[in-house]
Amino acid sequence: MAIARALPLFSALAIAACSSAATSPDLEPGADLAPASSAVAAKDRSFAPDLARPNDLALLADAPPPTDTAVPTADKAGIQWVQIPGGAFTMGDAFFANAQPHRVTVKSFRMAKTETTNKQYQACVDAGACTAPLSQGSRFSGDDQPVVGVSWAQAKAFAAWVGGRLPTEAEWEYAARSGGKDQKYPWGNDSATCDLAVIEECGNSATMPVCSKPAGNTKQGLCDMAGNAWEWVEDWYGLYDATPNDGSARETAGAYRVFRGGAWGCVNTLAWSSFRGAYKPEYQHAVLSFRVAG
Ligand SMILES: [Ca+2]
Repeated sequence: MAIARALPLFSALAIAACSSAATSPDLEPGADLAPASSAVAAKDRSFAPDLARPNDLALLADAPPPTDTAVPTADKAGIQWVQIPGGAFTMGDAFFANAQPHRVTVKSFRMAKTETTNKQYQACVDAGACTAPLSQGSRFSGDDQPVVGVSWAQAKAFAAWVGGRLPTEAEWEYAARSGGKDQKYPWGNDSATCDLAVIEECGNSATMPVCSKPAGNTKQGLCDMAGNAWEWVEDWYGLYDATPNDGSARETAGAYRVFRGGAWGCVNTLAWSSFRGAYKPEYQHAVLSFRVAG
């Protein structure tokens, strides 16, 4: 079965990379990241015996239907849209067993320049259209840091509030590759460094304000498509052999929703544009945020 085949590789990579950050002794006293992670890990093992290790970043939930309506609240929320011209590209990388290369064509779309910030998300909460994130502590709470501790359904609610939607997995990767280029990162094939991305190697104990590493932006100007916080996308998780090749989302229901792009607590390999993380949609964690598309 697709997920059973794919998850072990995903688990080994994501866990090795991110669990050290989740349990790092230099986290602030009282931080609830480690307990949350442990709780999730225990739940996972009972939910999915294939997941041999804790802290898989992988997930579901009832979500409102996608919406493509116009965007009166996007401006109010401070969304900066970047137009992404469509095209055909090779999605995936043979390095990852669950991301085998295949051709996909993506229509033109627009994507938020940044991960959704705390300030933007709070505006939705204040409007009564979003529920509060699961607090990850004060070091994550700056106005311009990405909102974390949000489930996939919470991400969907915010996207709907601004008149947008979550990007599909194909759109996300196409955008991260600076318009579908054959390269590992938004900037090319040079490994991620702290000049380019907010990743574990930088030694941070939290996210940074969005767009802190402009040298790592995509050619179209998207910030933090590698690192800072993982980003939920629309798709259910599964191998690509059952995924549409027209840029639309995989809608065959499963147990996990996909997230992309690496994070402050995860090693640079996980910030490859092709790397796929997935978790149960209700998962809320200090490495997990989202951005909107439209
Ligand atoms: Ca990111």
